[in-house]
Amino acid sequence: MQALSDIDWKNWKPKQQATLLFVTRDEQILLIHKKRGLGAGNINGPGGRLEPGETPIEAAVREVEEELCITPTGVSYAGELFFQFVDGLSIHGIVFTATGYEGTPTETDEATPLWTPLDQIPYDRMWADDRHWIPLMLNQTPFHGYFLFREHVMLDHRIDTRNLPEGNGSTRRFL
Ligand code: 8DG
Repeated sequence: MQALSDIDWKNWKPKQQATLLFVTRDEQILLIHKKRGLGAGNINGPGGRLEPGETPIEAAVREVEEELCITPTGVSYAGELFFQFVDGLSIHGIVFTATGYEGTPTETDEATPLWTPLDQIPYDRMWADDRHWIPLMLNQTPFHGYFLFREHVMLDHRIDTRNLPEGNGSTRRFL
């Protein structure tokens, strides 16, 4: 498996479902320095895997509460990420944005909050795919991103922004 075209996307079933949620406010985005889990040591948005019975938005809000001690508000669907790793791991990531929050972003065992100006996002310390879709998210363009990884190395990528099943992002499927 070396390219996205080697994957049968029609019958693709993710082994894990995960969320990411990005709060933006005053031309800044709330990132985290991740202290443990997949991608520890790197910069990311808060997020994690779904627990049994949770909807994606419930999981996204819970992860932000757990990682940063804030409750995001004005949450909406932004796009989706489809990760295949050559070792067999596969993750469907659902991305949300939020326009505000209640509480004070606070360091936890899992993460340190990092307010970052929108034009200074540290892509070189983030997952290799992020530079391809975060600009779309900030531009409110719904996206589907497909990525093939060998560990942390991105082998192939494709981003779709047209003719998505969710159309203009008004999807209810994940809420
Ligand atoms: P939990 O599931 O144990 O509650 O939380 P966790 O320990 O923090 O989960 P995790 O293994 O860190 O979950 C992976 C998180 O990383 C999840 O939010 C999805 C996210 N993630 C990937 N790949 C990529 C990627 O390429 N880019 C970005 N921005 N996030 C990614 O798994």
